Amino acid sequence: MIDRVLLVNPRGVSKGLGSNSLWVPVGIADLASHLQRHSLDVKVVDLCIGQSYFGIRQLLRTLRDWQPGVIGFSGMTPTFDNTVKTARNLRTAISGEGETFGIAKDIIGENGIEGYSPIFVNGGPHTTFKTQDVLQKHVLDEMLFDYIVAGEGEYRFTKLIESLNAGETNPEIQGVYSKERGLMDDRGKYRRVNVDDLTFPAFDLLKMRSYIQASKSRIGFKALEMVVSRGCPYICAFCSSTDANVKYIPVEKVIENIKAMKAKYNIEGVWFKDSTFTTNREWTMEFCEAAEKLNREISGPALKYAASTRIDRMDDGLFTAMSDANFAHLFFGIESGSYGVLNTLRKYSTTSGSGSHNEKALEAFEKCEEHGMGATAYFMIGTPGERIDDIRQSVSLAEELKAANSNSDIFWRVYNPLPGSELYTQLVSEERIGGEDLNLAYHKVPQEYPYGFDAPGILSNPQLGRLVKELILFYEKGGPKPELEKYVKMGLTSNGGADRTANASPR
Ligand code: B12
Ligand code: SF4
Repeated sequence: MIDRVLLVNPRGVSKGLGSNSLWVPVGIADLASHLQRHSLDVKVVDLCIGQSYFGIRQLLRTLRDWQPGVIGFSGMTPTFDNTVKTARNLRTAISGEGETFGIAKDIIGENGIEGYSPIFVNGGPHTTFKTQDVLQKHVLDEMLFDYIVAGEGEYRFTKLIESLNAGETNPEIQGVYSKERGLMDDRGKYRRVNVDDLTFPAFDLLKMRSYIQASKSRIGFKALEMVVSRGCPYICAFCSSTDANVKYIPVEKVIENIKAMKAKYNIEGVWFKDSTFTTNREWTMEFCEAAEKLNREISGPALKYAASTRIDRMDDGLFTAMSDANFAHLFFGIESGSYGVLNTLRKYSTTSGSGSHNEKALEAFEKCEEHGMGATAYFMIGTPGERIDDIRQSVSLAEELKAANSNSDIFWRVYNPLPGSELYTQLVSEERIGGEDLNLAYHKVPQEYPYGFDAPGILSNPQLGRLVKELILFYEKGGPKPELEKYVKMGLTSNGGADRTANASPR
């Protein structure tokens, strides 16, 4: 009988430039809450917290003393290597077969845990997008995981445990795959959970004080990170979040959760981590009204808010309502200042109202300033076909945005082809990248950028790596300003001086 479930968040992406992987594992908290509601006892070990040594110790002690019937491992593509490594180490430690690693010998002993053989389950974004691959490598070949779960896990994982408890050894559940069921049709794996079934995430199972404290250095106030919607209706080619069926948790429930978290952890605000917070304008207006009311009711300083959204999902009414509700900061995926690149990325920001992408970006930063809100722009470089002149246009837009808002940040990241995104599939089919797991570049020191789209007029990988590093150092760490012209010359050299202005002008 399975009555105890342990969920493991793998170590985050490496701590190079621009990284910091201590974030609330929102999906795991939702999953845990759902399992609890089905009478299962749940624990979570987040290996992103503290030194990995401490996390592994906690994990091994939990296995030794608590012996959960199921261990569930999560993972995104960039963290999936860590997922696999952790699962392998635990298998060895529990069985006592093979080379047991040092700490495991101390805590469990060399012979493993006698009579204990938990079921290993894996789920999360990587497995959702690379289901067949994970199934082949880590279920059929390696037999590391007994089951993998694609898509949102609340219903499926719970159903899997309930079916196992009912004596079914190989339950037929959509989105759940095992050795016995093998490679199979994976249609329907994205089916969404009914948001009405989502209750309060099981934050009490997490070391919330650590996350809340970490948020203070990032956003300036002690924030609770929350995700209140599922899906995103856009089709950006670099992103794996696209799902037109966007659903929001009712405002009432969200406010109730915020009140409870304020009472428990004395949070100073909430940082919404939804893909596009303002997709549903009506919901956002309703939330702002309720948040403003809450701020009138509470004693002490008003709660602050932050959220990510798109420049074309903001308008005057929303700026005013969000500022009245005490939103302190908005994050925008600007991605590039070049239309050529924006086209490749399918990041179209001019569908509502008039004005170009760059004008809209500038307007959003100015409006934030006008309403006393800070603004952050995310830029991406190293996309297929991007030329040095495109990068120059992005840098020039970044400078304008920085000047337009006195509390602005500019973040630069290299493009990382993510499974589940259209561009990834296209690049694999064109054989411009391999189909292997790409646990790469996100936050590693950019010189390691391991592939690129080297071609005339485009910076080579080492050049690109150096430029991203310089941009991050300048915009995030107060380093010297990158000499862009130096790179322009490099771009010129690599294409022998051929036309670098193939892309349309952004204005
Ligand atoms: C909020 C968010 C973040 C937050 C918090 C992340 C976190 N720790 O959960 C922050 C900003 C920190 C973040 C960071 C990153 N993120 Co992020 N993030 C999101 C976002 C917008 C929402 C995530 C969310 O809460 N969704 C709702 C929950 C319920 O879904 P979920 O987390 O996927 O979990 C469900 C299922 O996957 C499944 N599940 C999860 N774990 C398990 C385990 C088991 C055993 C089972 C059975 C099921 C299961 O059940 C859960 C409940 O339904 C998504 C996009 C999206 N709309 O999903 C991107 C997304 C998940 N992120 C992504 C990426 C790439 C990253 C980064 C690597 C990016 C970067 N630049 O560094 C980092 C990695 C951080 C790290 N750990 O090192 C990608 C992942 C794509 C992929 N192929 O893996 C996504 C899909 C966005 C995208 N760009 O396409 N992210
Ligand atoms: S990049 Fe943002 S807007 Fe585009 S599909 Fe992804 S989450 Fe949606």
